[in-house]
This record gives sequence, C-alpha cells and structure tokens, in this order.
Amino acid sequence: MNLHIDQAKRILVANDRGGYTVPTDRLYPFQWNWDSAFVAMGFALYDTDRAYRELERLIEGQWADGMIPHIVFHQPSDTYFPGPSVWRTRHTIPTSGITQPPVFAIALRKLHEASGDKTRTLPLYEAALKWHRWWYAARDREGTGLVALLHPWESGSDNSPAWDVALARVPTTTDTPVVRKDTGHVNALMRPRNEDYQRFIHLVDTYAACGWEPARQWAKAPFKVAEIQTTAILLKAGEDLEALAREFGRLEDASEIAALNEKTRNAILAQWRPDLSRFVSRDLVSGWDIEAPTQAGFIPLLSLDLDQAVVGALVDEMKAWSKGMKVAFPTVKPGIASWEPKRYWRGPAWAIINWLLIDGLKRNGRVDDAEKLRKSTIMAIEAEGFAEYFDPVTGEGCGGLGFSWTAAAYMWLA
Ligand code: 9YW
Repeated sequence: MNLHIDQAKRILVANDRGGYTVPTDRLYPFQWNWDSAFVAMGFALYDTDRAYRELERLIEGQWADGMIPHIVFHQPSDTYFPGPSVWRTRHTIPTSGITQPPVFAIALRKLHEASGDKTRTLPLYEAALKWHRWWYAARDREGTGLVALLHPWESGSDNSPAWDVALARVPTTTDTPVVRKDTGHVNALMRPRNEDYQRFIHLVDTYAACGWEPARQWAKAPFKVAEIQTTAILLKAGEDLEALAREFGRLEDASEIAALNEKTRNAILAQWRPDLSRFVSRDLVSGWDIEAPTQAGFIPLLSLDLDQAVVGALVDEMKAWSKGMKVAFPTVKPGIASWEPKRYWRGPAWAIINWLLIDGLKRNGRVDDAEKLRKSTIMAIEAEGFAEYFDPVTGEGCGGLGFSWTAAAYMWLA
C-alpha cells in the first residue's frame, strides 16, 4: 500500500461532514461545487457508493432553474465569510447565488464507468443536463458558444490577474460589511487583498438586489467575462454528458448536447491567439480580449483535438513558463508584474489544474509532457503534504492543509 494514498484517504475521511466533503476544515466549512466533483472522482477509484453520495448531496442545492451553486451551506459555521445571510438566496437549503466550473458531469461519467450503476447515475445525469442547459440559457444570452461569469468566484480562480482590468471597474463600496474570516486561518499574504473582497461583495450585493434572477443580473452585471477555462470545462462536460445520453438511449438529449458542443468547440477555436500561443477570454463589458497570461489559456487542451501546430505552440509556451520552476505548472507566467508565487491564483501551482492539463496533454498526444507534469505534481505533494496549492519556485505547500481536492488529485495521478 502506498502510504500517501492511505493518507489521502484519511484526509477525505477527516473532511467528511455526512456524505459530503468540505475542502478543508475551518477555512472552507461547507460543500463547494467543483471541489466535490474532483473529490467524487477520487472516491470513484475505491468507493463508488461514497462517490455517488458526494454528488447526490451537492445537487440538494440545485436551483429550480438548473443552476448548481458554488457553495451549499448544509449546516451553519461561523468560520467562513460570506455566509448565507450575505447571499440572501431563497433555496430551501441555504446556498450561494453563483456557480462554479462544471466538472460535475466529467466526474459523473467516470463514476458511471467505475460502477455501471444506471439506477444511481440517471438522476444525477438529469441534474447535470439541467445545469448544462442553464449555462447556455443564463450565461450565453447571445448564443455565442462561450459562457460568461458574473463573479470572479465563479471561475474558481478568485483573484487571478485575468480579472484585474474587469474587476477594477467594480466599485469597492458595499451594503454588507466585509468581515473576512479567511485571513484568520491563513497568512494574509497568501490570500486575495481586502480591496478584492470589497469588490467581490459589491457584486454579491448587486445580484442579491436583482433577486438572483439571471436576466436581471445579466442586465446589471458590472463584471461579465466570457471565460475560456470554464467554457473548455463545459465542453468536456458536454462530451461526457453526450456519451451518457447515448448509453442511456436518450437520443434527443444526445443530439441537443452534440449541437451545443459543436457550437462551443468553434467558439473556443476562435479564441486562439497565435501571437500569444494561448486561448483568451473576452471581457464582455469592454469587448476586449483578456490577454493576462494565466493557466486558463491552456485548458482548452482538455476538450479539443487540436492541430499539432497549435498543440506544439501551447506546449512550448507551457515549457517556457515552467523553466526553472521547482514545481509546475505556474498559474501565472513567471516574472511578469502581477506574478506572486505565493498569493493564491496569482502564480502558485494547483494539483487540480495540473490534473486538467495532464488529461489535456494526453488527449492531444503529448504523453511525455503529461508524464513530466504528473511527476512534478506527485513529487510536490509527497514532499509537502496535501496542501491547497504550491509555491512553484520553492515547492512550499501553501494555503489550507489537509486539502480534499489535492488528496483526490493525488489518488488519481499516483
Ligand atoms: C471561496 C474551495 C474554494 C475553491 C476555489 C478557490 C477558493 C474561495 O476555495 O474559493 O471563498 O469560495 O478559489 O476554486 O473551490 O476550495
């Protein structure tokens, strides 16, 4: 038995709160959307029943319109801000009012392959399809094939330099007092800045005032980004949903999903920028490309079979970023002005991002490069433990410790 796998399993046990897994104790004391999807993939390797529970508990928070929220507040806790009273949503079980990257259907297909349990997969498939439709209806209102985020938290990469220009337009004034809890658990230098939190909460106040109604939010949103990482994950989710639909004989669903996939595939391809060797997001308020160099620009590897010339350019650029780093893959291009190797999404390496990139490299025939990134991820975790993320320069484990998705990534990659 690999001792680290044993440890990873023990982290998931310690973070269990009754069929769902918190990302880490105290810092994140509720159920987070994409964290749970990654965790379910981890469980799928050795306990499919528990993997199903993880996803079943997450959809307890699904809204009538199909959205699966980024946080489900199953039980109260005072160690996190903003809690339910700030979100002011009206779901029976309190939830946040925004969403997160749709890894859910990707996890569901893997879980179904592991269990073959159609009875248990089917209700989750229905939930995933409802959410898939919500993305296109609520977040691609002009039918472009790219989906938009209305809050940086929806990207899962809260304070990425990708948002710097778009977020600067959002006022720092709030109706809700900002009482941060995160900096009581983790060094403030590793976290988003106070100013970021002011703007994050300004957005929450704005959307709460819209009654969390998608059309009103779309009209009022001071932050609106057609985002490449989320859209690429949505396309992979779409491929996996389509496969499940076919397996279940749901042919109408399958052709509906296939048409969405095709539109999104073309829309992502149109975001390729050869001069940057990356794909880019678009700021829908200004209409401009977002050129900040972040990991998001490489994530389309996950869901597209790209021309080898494009793959070559992406891989060369990834290698240039990783050069001289102790741990790959830095989420921001090292050396640029906004690069901060210890501050959350402004430079560090994250095991789950590596996991997506590894799958994308393999899909596009770059098995050796995938293997290097896999080894780098495993070594970082074995040296420092199951940290939330890693300083790519020193390899130091940072942020929360005993982190669930790092444990799941380890099990999947080891
Ligand atoms: C927040 C739980 C979440 C992750 C996000 C990460 C961070 C902060 O922690 O969000 O307050 O929601 O940015 O990707 O899901 O691990």
